[in-house]
Amino acid sequence: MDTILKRSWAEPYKMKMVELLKMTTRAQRSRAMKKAGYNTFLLRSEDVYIDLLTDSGTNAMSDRQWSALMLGDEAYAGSKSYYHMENAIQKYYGYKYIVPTHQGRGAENILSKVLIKKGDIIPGNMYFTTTRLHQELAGGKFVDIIVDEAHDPFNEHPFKGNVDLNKLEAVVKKYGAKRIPYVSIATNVNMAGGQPISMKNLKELRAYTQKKNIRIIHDMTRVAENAYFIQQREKGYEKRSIREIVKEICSLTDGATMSAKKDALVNIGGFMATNEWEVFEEARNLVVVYEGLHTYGGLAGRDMEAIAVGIEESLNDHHQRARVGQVEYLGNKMESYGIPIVKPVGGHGVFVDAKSFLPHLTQDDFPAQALAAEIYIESGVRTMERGIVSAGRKPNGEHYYPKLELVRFTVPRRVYTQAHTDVVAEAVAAVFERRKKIKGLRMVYEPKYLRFFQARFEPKV
Ligand code: PLI
Repeated sequence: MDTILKRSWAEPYKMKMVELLKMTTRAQRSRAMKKAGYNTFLLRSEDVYIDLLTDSGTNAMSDRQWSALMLGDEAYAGSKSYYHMENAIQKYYGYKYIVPTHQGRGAENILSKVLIKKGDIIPGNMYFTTTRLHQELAGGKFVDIIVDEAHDPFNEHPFKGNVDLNKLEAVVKKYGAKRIPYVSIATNVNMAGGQPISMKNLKELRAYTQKKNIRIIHDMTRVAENAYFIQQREKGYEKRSIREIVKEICSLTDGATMSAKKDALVNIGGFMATNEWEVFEEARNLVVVYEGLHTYGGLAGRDMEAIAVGIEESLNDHHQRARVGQVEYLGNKMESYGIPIVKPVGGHGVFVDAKSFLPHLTQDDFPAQALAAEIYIESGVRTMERGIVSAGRKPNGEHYYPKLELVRFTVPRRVYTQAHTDVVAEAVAAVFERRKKIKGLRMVYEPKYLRFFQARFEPKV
């Protein structure tokens, strides 16, 4: 019998320029972590070796994007570059009206102000930090309607981003459809571990919400990664391109907010999109208050050119295979060392389950925060807490206690090599070996909003 050799694959690009990194000692990293209040957001990036804090704005642009920068039209009004970006959004995503913003949360601010009234309810497939905060600041209340499997790190459901329609129905019964301006649907749910929603579930949701006359607003920050999972896992989509799947996802929704800093392969930018003229008109009124004129919304012309090219590149099947494939490689490597990770491995990062990594700590010891600090001290690898600190406090002042207490290893697109990912997995394995000695943290400074960015901690003794 012939031996079937497993064939490797590699990235569909090569390097043209490199950024040199500073190498540090353990003693230097211990000092840097203490100075940063045991919060990886407060480290200086020059003290970081491999930066897996976020995939947001950390992408490497292509030669085509860099040359597009030179074509930026920096006119205050009516910039050519705006029309290039608008054209790409309409062509590839299919939304009618576009409002550019400086990044995703700028779009969330405007959309929430336009659509949400005090006392409104916004059901969604798990919260995201900035999205929920803007909903709350506009007077709304977020209700989680994601499937239960999403809250279990080890459940291998292929579509942990799905909505539980029974949960949605209960919310509609309790509050009435009139108090629900929209259902908030993220493609590739960040806080669940980069988990996709299936087309089947989205279609069922669409049928239900149309009956009830409720909009679907799409957080499309990682829509192409979600489309890749649909192509790989959902019956009937094996032969469809990512470009086609993305267009179909968008067609099942009424509007969107987007952080172009992720999928769209740029370092800054975002937009709001809608198919409703009245919503667009109101958003266009507000964008001049908060972001800038409606043909730049806080962006330079060159940023909009890079987004237009980035959107197109993000929909290339080979690109997504390499992007998600690299994350999967890192997840598999960690698993081979027995490290507890969220399964299935997500689209934009590997999420380590801090509760089972550090079972001797309670959630009030901030285990994921403590683990992220240890990983940095061990290796210079920067990760991020996605647990109780990120969840913040309820409007009544109590902590939210999320079921998931995770450390996120977020992989920037087109930035690191396979050798870097090996180094990361080995570093976590080294911390895993001495896990029993890791102590919890105390929060000594807590900002009012989005505390995870600036909170400070000290080790518990
Ligand atoms: O960081 P912004 O303002 O461009 O985008 C906000 C935002 C909205 N939705 C989702 C799903 C996000 O992941 C998101 C930002 N995420 C960050 C910064 C992250 O590190 O995951």
